[in-house]
Amino acid sequence: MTITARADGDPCEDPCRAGFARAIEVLDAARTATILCHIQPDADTIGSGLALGLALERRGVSVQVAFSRPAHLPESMLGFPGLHLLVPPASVRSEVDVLVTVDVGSTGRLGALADRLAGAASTVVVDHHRSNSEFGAINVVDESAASTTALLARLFDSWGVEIDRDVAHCLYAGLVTDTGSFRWGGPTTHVLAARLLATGIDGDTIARQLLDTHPFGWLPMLSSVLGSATLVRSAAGGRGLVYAVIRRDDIGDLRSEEIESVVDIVRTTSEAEVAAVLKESETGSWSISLRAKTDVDVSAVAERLGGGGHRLSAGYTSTDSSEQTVAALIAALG
Ligand SMILES: [Mn+2]
Repeated sequence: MTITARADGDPCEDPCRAGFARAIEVLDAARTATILCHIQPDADTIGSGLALGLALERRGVSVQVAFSRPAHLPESMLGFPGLHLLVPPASVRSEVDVLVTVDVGSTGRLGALADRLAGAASTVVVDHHRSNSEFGAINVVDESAASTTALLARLFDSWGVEIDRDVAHCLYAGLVTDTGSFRWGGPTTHVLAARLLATGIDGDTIARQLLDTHPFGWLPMLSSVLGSATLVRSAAGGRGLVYAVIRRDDIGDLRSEEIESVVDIVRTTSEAEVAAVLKESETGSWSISLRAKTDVDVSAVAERLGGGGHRLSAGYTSTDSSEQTVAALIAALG
């Protein structure tokens, strides 16, 4: 069963209730649970995983939360409540009553942990990616949700789970990051934020640690990477593409927080509807972040190139050279 909410994101339409009900039935019956977050985890997938993990733990369920790679949690998330539930990938049990994936659009985003799906008596997919492939037995997918944590908050309300300060901290982390600090997201986003803040969490510190804290080395990296940014005015039917390339030499020992911040600067270019950042991995392949401003569906573009995401924010990987990768992107943009 899949939930597809209306475009206006009405949180209470009947298909939602039906989908929530099936998920809650399975979660209520579970004695053991695994919660999987996506590879290269962001605050939405970890915040969702830990919030759900805490809710299950309080109900007496034996819970593990994990992601496949990299080996360590991003430093900016080390203050999240519920970290005691995180286990290394090798320790994730192969047989459980229920396996829940959070903010995971496809099984490829589970990395090496995708093999754990087979050992679960039931699987629940909770996600808000447009490109979600609905790989669970129960799929709670709502692309109008501002974040997976926002969708989870609705599930908690249906389920009767109390959103206390620790759970609110985790939910807020996903909400503030996935909405670009509340620049996008409708009235329900702000209502939820107000409710979470009212539990007493420190929204200022949570946001600053996740979005506004970088080591000094970030500045020379930006100088190098942005200095070679390229504007292709003719791309995307004349609406323009701006792109920047981050090579291993630029990355040095900088964290994922510094690398992921670059696209938010590049996308502000007024002459381009679409922004792309190519990030070189340790194996030499490229991970590409795409952003659009208004009406180019970069989720569809990313899907054509083997990835996925949201309408205005998506990604994929490429094993070609950076030049070939850019050429293929321009071709896919039409
Ligand atoms: Mn998300």
